[in-house]
This record gives sequence, C-alpha cells and structure tokens, in this order.
Amino acid sequence: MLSKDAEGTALMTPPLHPERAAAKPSGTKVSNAAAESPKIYIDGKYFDEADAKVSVFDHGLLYGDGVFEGIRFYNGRVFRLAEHMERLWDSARSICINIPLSRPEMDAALLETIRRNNLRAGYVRLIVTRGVGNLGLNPIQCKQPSVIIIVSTISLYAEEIYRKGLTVVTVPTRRMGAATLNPAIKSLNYLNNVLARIEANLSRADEALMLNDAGNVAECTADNVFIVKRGQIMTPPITAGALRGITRSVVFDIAAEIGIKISEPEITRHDVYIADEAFLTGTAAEVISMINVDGRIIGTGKPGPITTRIIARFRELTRETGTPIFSE
Ligand code: PXG
Repeated sequence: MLSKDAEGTALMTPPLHPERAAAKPSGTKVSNAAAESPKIYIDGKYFDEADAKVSVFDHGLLYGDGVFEGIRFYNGRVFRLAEHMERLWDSARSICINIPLSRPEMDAALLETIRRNNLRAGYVRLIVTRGVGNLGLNPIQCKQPSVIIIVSTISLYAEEIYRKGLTVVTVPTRRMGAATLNPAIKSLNYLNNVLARIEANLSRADEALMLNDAGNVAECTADNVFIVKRGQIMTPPITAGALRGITRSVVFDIAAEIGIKISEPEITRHDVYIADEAFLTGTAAEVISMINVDGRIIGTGKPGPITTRIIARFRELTRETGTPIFSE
C-alpha cells in the first residue's frame, strides 16, 4: 500500500510531460512569440491563451459530450490530415453532433491556426463540443456545437525511453465494450483511459495495457498495441476495443511496403509476454517499443529489428509527407 503522500506523488508526477513544459527551444519553434502568445481558435475567432475560454454550461465540460482529434505536424506539413478529419466526422456523426463547418472550412481553420502560432512542428488538439445547454444532460437544448483548435508542442516520453523502450503494466480498469460506450468513438469522455493511466502511474509504469471484458488485449491509454512473432506483426482488431488509430494504419501501410505480414487476431496477455517484439503507436507517442510488460522482458529487452525498421520508416514519412501549412 502506498502512503497518502506517496500516492499523491505518484499521481502528481506521472511520466507524461505536460505540453507547455515541452515547449522548450528545440529547433521546432520559428519565433519566441509563438510560445508567449499561442493563438487559440474558438468558433471562428482567435484568442490568446489567457482569454481562450468556454462557457461552464458547455456540455463538453458538463458531460464530456463532444469529440476530438490529436493531430501532429512535422516539417511544415500536417501528417494524415484527411484521415483525422474523416475520423472526427465519423465520431461526431455517431453521437449526433453536426459539425458547424464544412470539411474544407475545418482544414482551412486548422492550417490558419498553425500559421498564427508560427510553428513548423507540433501538435494540434481539435475539439468539437456539444455546445452550451442547460444543466440537464439532454443535448436538445444545445443549439450550436463549439469548435476549438489548440496548437502546441508535445513530447510524451523522454528521448531515452524512445531508445530503450517502455515498461508497461496490465491495469485493473477494462476498456469499455462497444455496447457501453464504443471505444471507436473518439469522444471527450476519457475517464476510462484516465483511470487506467492513474493505475499505471501508481505502479510506476510508463503505460497501461488495457484488456477488454473478455480479457483480451484492447489497447493502451492513448495508443494501439502491436506484437511481433516469428517475423509477423499482429494487433488487436477494432472489435477488441481498439481505436482505429491513424498511426496504426500507417504501420499497416509500412508493413505492406516492406513485405511483412500483418494481421488482427484476438491477442491475450500470454501472446504479449511471449512476443519477440512489442510496440505502441499513437499520434502523441508516435511509434515506441515496449520492452517490459507485467515484469516480463519482451524479446531481448531492447527495441527489436522490425520495430526499429518501422520507427525509421515512420519518421521518414512524417518528414516527407503531409498537407503543406505554408505556401513556400
Ligand atoms: N487509442 C486511443 C484510445 C486513443 O485516444 C490512439 C489509440 C492512437 O490513435 P492515433 O490516431 O493517434 O494513432 C488514441 C489517440 C494525447 C492523446 O494527447 C492522444 C490520444 C488520445 C488522447 C490523448 O496523448 N490519441
């Protein structure tokens, strides 16, 4: 049992790096003005951070009623913009939110917000809330969804962890099933994942492995899980409770390109423990090796050759592809 203090410390000092803290001079900033005065888009207007506020009656705050995307841009280009927009529209449609912008208008707003923040590499949080209503949960009162675009930088793990790999634990909180709240919807309701994240923090692990109600591997708190066995790559199917990750789909593309078989079988903890390699994917985390799960060393305990190849190709793709932000 952790003491109250130790518990507090474990909760207060997770291995995640807050976005703002990560905004140190790293060569990605074009000017210091960007760090001092980030421009945040809310419903067609741009605000400084201190003035970027939403109503306490927004159901996004009151009920987690809304959808979002986390999008990265590298080297002056937004990575997989169309895929993120498609998933945002799918999530919104599934929960009956009519996004008040057209797809081209949303693309334009996102690109303009990045330009106003004067960054060539970073992270965008795109949020669509149900909008302002009353204190009842019925969204019928909410007449106008709100669109928020925040541009920042993000660094989830220290560079050392990218080189060495992650330590992961299976947590007690299960990924909810499709009949409860479909994990394929990227909604603002992340308490399921937050609880898993807290449990990983309390175990001093870098990440949480989440199982579904059947006891099979679903995903991590904000990342898809992959294992490699006998030269083949496997990842849980979407029906196991995995988000249809954009980075996940990039791994499928890379595997096809380099001729490695990839499949989506049910995966158990046993499969993870006996894997030759394991890794996670997510927009924020990118591609990162998992070297220890529940105290078991995975493979050699170092990022394996297939993982390393995928990371290298992923980095090339992020450098060389994407929607241009600036007109140069
Ligand atoms: N699973 C879940 C539950 C996610 O929320 C992913 C997998 C990976 O998907 P992408 O498309 O990013 O490859 C996600 C996505 C963050 C953060 O800022 C990231 C996500 C969600 C919440 C927070 O760390 N990502």
